[in-house]
Amino acid sequence: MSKLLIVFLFLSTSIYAQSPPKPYGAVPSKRQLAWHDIEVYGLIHFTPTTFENKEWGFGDADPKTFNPTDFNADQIIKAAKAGGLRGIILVAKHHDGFALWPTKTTEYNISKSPFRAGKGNLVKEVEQAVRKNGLKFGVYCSPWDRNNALYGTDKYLAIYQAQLKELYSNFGELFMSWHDGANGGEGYYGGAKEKRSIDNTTYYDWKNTWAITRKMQPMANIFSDIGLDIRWVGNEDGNASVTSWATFTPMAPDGKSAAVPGQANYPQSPEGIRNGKFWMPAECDVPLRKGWFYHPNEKPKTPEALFDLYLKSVGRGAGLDLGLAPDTRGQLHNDDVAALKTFGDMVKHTFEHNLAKNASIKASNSRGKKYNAANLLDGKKDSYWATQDNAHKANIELDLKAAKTFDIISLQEFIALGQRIEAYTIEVLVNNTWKKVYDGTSIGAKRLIKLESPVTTNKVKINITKSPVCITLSEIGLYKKAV
Ligand code: FUL
Repeated sequence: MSKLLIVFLFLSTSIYAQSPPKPYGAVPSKRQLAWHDIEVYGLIHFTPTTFENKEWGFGDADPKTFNPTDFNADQIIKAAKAGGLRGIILVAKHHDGFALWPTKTTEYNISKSPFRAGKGNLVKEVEQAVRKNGLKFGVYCSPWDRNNALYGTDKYLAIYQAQLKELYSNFGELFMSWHDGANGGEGYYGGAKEKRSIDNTTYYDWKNTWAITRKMQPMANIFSDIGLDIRWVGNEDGNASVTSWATFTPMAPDGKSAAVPGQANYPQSPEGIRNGKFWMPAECDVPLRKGWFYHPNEKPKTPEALFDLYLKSVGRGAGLDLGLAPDTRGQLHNDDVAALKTFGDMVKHTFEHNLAKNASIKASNSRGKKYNAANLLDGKKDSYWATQDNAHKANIELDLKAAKTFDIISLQEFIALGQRIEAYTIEVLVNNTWKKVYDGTSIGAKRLIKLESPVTTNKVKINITKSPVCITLSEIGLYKKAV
């Protein structure tokens, strides 16, 4: 073989080894990747319905009912921030139809209320407090409108779309546009007080309505029960399945993939669909209290319960959307503020020290220097360990150098290249014997494994046992839950 050929072969193999793996299946868009980073955010419900002590306003409340005694957006957002929330979605209009901004589309809006003597714009106040505190902002505008006389007729869609346009034009860049699935029924409807049914497959013309979102707010993730960007997890309890795929194929009851909101294949929503057609991670929406609106007789969840929800949502590659319910003052109750703060501190203190940080690490296979196993401990989710194309199984061994005690193991795939791993086990060395502590399936954006009891060891092994293509993993962490 000529010297030239040898050099050529050497160069081409090393260049090949350094090239990134090919993406697998559906992959996240830029806006979805940004959403994954947010992890925990809040959903504020505060309308005349709060003052009626109801969950669903009928649409007949006098606008004068909306009269908070001491509204303070900063108090709400600061409490959310202390809870570790990184984004806020405001319900700008709920099913009762009352718009919290001075819209041109309906008389039923905040300018007819005593709030700031009819000069107020609550969406603006919340948006400003959100941005001042460094969080992201999003909106929820209910398609169902129990106040509007035109709801159910062919004139209503233009009104709804105009409301979206106002919200998309006046409140800066939005990280989410949230669309609930409640569709028609009994309502006030301008005094008609009747039941109005709509055909949810056509009435909101979602294709063209969401084209407005895409055009005016390209970074807004569209949430609905069927996606487009973020799918509903299928329950309001706050948890995704133990096995959780970020991919999904929304299917109408006839088995075709063109489902519309209100008719998704819900049994598959909590787990997602392996090799689904779209990257559509789940959002776990759950109120901090029992209801979405404030009711004086209810209490917030405990910080321990919230931490458990965090493990079962964010820790399963989903997002946690926590419902926040201001009281009739227009502030979060002290109990809510306290629960959020303790929960936020618990998450912060648990994950601030990666006990594997100074470990030495070796992998049974590596794609080359750029993709070596040291990337797993650099705290940067953009660098990752990858195996060669033909290595669909591999293991990583961590030498912690001294005995460490932990009860949470964190794994993160490099999801920009898709969700690849299908099975893995975790072992720890105890008395010189490897002991299996976990048998897992999906990993995805983040997998937090809570061990039943803490383990003390100086060696940990992660065996990736099944992947259809070569493996990518960006971070590994070992943590001890803070109390
Ligand atoms: C649902 C609504 O019907 C509830 O009132 C609440 O807004 C929840 C977040 O979404 O679809």
